[in-house]
Amino acid sequence: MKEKVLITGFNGEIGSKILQELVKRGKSVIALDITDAKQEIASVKYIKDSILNFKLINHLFENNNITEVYHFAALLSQTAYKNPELANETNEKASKNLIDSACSHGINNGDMTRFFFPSSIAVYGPRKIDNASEQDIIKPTTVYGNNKLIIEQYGSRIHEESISKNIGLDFRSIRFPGVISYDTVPSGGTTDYAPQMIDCAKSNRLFECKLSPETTLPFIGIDKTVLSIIDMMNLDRIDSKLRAFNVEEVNFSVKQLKDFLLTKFPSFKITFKEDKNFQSVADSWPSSLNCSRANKYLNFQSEQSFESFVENILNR
Ligand code: AKB
Repeated sequence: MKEKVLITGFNGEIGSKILQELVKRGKSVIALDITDAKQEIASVKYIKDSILNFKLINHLFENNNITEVYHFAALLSQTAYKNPELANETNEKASKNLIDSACSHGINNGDMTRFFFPSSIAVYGPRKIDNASEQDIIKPTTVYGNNKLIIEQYGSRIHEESISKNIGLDFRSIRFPGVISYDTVPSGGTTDYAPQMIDCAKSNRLFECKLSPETTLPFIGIDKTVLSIIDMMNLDRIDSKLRAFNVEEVNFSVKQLKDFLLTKFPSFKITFKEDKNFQSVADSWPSSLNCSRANKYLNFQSEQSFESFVENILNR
């Protein structure tokens, strides 16, 4: 049977770009999301359904030779805060089910199914730290952070069991900071303040910021995000027990971004109205990440200045 790739949450900020990239690379894709495709690619099999439909997931693995999974369907931090039950169902229960199905498929195939899981800086906490390494204090304070951590650990455990037999699941994960795109403005996350502020500055709309000016968080651009996922999934093997790696291009404070945008868009207006839910989450996430492990195992490199990083987004 022809090898297939399954992408869940293909309509999201990262999923949509990964879908295009995998098609460009000649992969045969099954794309699942709860919303309709915005633009259909002829070679892709689109399915409008939920990852909570376990029957469907089962059916997909039984009837297709799925050798790679990119699992993006999830509720982001602020949406998860408002809907904790749905977050636990979607981010945790459905992710475990998908991992189990992918692993069983690998076992039946006598192979390892590659599984990509986008984790998050939300696994860190409870205090803000600088230059966080993967094993630094990991006590998330949010539902979302807990969901991400549980799946990292679940996937890593199944991976360990699989490699001893060389069949089952090959689990690979990246802990993403805030992701900034040039053509989509995400919502539902805590780091989404940055792409939203950039969008308001570009279109000369007032931006009401829910975080304090001194709040510092790490970020990565969408191009590097896509590249790091594709590169990671193309590696034959990642010889590391640690299965979740930090990546970051730049880190900056709310004020730094505001001041830079004002140099480009002098009439841009911003007001500050701190929101406890946003601020307390941002205060438990690292201000910067140590990426030395991603550099060693994934050859992840990034040497952007803050100014060129934002310029690149504005000029795309
Ligand atoms: C969020 O803010 O919820 C996400 C993330 C950092 O995981 N962007």
